[in-house]
Amino acid sequence: MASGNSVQGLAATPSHDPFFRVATASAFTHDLLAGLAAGRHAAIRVPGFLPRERCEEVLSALEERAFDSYGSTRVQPQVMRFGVGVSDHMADGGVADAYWKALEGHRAAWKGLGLSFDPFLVCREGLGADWPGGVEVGRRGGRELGDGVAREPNQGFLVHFDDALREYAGELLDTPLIGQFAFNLYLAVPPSGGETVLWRHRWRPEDEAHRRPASYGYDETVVRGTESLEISPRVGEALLIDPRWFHAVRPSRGGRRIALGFAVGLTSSGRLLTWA
Ligand SMILES: O=C(O)CCC(=O)C(=O)O
Ligand SMILES: [Fe+2]
Repeated sequence: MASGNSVQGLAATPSHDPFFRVATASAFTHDLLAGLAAGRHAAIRVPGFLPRERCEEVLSALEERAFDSYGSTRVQPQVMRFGVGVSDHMADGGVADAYWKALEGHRAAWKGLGLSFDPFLVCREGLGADWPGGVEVGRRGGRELGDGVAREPNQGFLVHFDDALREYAGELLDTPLIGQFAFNLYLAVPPSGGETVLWRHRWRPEDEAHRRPASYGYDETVVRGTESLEISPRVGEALLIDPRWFHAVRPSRGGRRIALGFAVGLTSSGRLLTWA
């Protein structure tokens, strides 16, 4: 062991992992993204990522529209969304044909909002501003996947993790991934509740004993006693997490919680690709 290795010293205070922390910054820098992939941070917050006027423009367009519900067997309590996500179209470890058909409606619906800018493009540009090669929407079988959804988990998200490696047989995208992130941009947050919680816990086989039947989520007993951190998102803020850490969203009180979201993959050639 090299001298100066601090892990032994930490054994005396095992309650905190110094790498399980949130980095707050004015932009997604190359170093921060690399640090998130490497496990030097659990999450990156960028307050004021999207200017307030732009948040308001998207929000007021969305507020006029009816949201759909995620599949009610898998997602309970109910989560609302505007746009199409691949998680509702999984079939035999792959992607059902219905996804590609639904994406046509998704594109028409977002276009129909009549926004002065493409919010998912702006999010990709901000995320990739300092990343060599920028950020692009991922492809499967040569076809572009969905670019993002607006999600409204007013009753919260159960404790869960996201990992395309485990959710799909083989690769989801045409390029293999060596890291994954989850991106959220908050358009509306409730006056209280709506916190995002991360636990320093990654899936292990015995966790399945805590899984809710047919659900994406787990009982909170699965993370009992585990170090956690809590984030109260602000309007206009972007949050990038490593979604293999178990995470949850607390129920909202007194207002809607609406965020634009997509998954981000780091490919073996160092590209950042998104999907929803
Ligand atoms: O809305 C959030 O803060 C996190 C939602 C979530 O589970 C995810 O982005 O993977
Ligand atoms: Fe998640």
